[in-house]
Amino acid sequence: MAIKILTEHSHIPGIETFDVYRKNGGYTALEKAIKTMSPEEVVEEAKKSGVRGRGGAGFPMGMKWGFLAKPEGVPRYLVCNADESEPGTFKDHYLMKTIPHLLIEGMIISSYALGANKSFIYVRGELMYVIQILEKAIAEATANGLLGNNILGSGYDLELVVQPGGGAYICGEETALLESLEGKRGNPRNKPPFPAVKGLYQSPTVVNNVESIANMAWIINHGGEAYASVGIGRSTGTKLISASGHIKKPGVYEIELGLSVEEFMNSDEYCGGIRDGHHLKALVAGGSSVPIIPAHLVYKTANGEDRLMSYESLSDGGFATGTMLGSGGFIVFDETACIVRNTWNFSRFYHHESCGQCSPCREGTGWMEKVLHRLEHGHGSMHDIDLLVDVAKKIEGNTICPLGDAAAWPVASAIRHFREEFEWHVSHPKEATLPGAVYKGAAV
Ligand code: L3W
Ligand code: SF4
Repeated sequence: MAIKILTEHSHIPGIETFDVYRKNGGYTALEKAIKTMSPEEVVEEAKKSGVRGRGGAGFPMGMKWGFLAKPEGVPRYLVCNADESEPGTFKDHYLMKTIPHLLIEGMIISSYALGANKSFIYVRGELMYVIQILEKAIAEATANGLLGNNILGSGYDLELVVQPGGGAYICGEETALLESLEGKRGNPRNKPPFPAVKGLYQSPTVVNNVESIANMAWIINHGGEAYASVGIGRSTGTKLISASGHIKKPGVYEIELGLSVEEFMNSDEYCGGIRDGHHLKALVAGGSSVPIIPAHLVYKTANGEDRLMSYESLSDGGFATGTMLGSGGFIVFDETACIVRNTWNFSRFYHHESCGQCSPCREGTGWMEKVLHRLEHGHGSMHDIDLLVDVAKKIEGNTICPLGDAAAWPVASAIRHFREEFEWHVSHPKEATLPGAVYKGAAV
């Protein structure tokens, strides 16, 4: 049976309540950290664990904590990014609604480690019922002396605030989130300075994803080295994967990093295979922001090695042949999916969600959406396909925040791997626009 670090207890009835969570070993890590460890020792365990940011970038969490500036007399903040809005990604939602105290316990341990006395959980505003679940969990922890003043008699104080977002995808970008938390429009800031130096209210701030923080209870209970022994290479620990699309068993799965993609997709323990009578056409592995790969690159890398569920293996060969683990949003396509239509759909999303601050993203996302619309609707030309590649190139790397890249990569990779399908939309405009029509040629 595969190791479960986050979801071991998630099937237990009532685990969302304080009493059941406590009976199943909940808050023992907090007790251990606060009563027997210094904040520096907690940071050290996070570093040893090698756990990488689970929001998409995969930046080592302990290293980020190590960057936190500590000027005298200036407050520090921990902000949990729970604004999960990436298409195809719904694992933080699952964790928060199922086992909210795991996040609360992780927030208290992490705040203690960072010396923060006020911390925030910024939750996607559409998830109002999750916000209520978290607020109830915070009230229970406070009533039991685990939050508020003088936690467990240690002299350490922490106030934990849940802040609903306003419905903008861009507020999941860490600096836009901080702007929003300050009550302003959620426009990303230029980096550097990084939030670890100048974040919320210009104070040193750590922004971590829900899943990253939820790992802390296990890391403290078992030790950073034990966590690092799970997984493969620099991809330590487990990862929650949101699996959706044309598979038999969509859902949220906790996998040990290093599992083969083939096993994840086809074994009954996880996705259960492609739905009956159909076959795999393409995969987006890390939420809509990452490159799409065709079937022949899903189970094997370009070198013919087994492709693994890890940060390294999924990006093997760069964007020519790889994708990214990103936030772990597996979107699976069978042969009934039209790549042009899907690419247009993703493009519409990024155009709508662009904050408009930088021209390559503001104009480029609009341009790509329009060109893809005409290709999908039978009015495109062969030149449009190269135009899309050109616009995507001009956006990539030329914007303030990663939304520009996130808009460009799905378009560039779809054309790289499925060019024939785009060309068919130009050469067969009537056929391509029939309801449910899909290119039947082989993907290259
Ligand atoms: C201090 C330095 N801090 C880096 C920190 C930085 C941030 C973290 C990673 O983008 C990705 C994006 C989406 N001193 C530092 C430093 N940091 N150098 O490390 O930073 P970065 O810039 O690599 O990435 P990011 O801005 O966090 C996130 C991808 O995730 N993604 C998005 C998913 C979206 C969701 C959602 O809806 N919530 O999950 C999916 O793949 O494309 O590449 O904290 O401050 N020298
Ligand atoms: Fe705004 Fe797009 Fe620029 Fe990000 S890349 S700051 S979303 S315009």
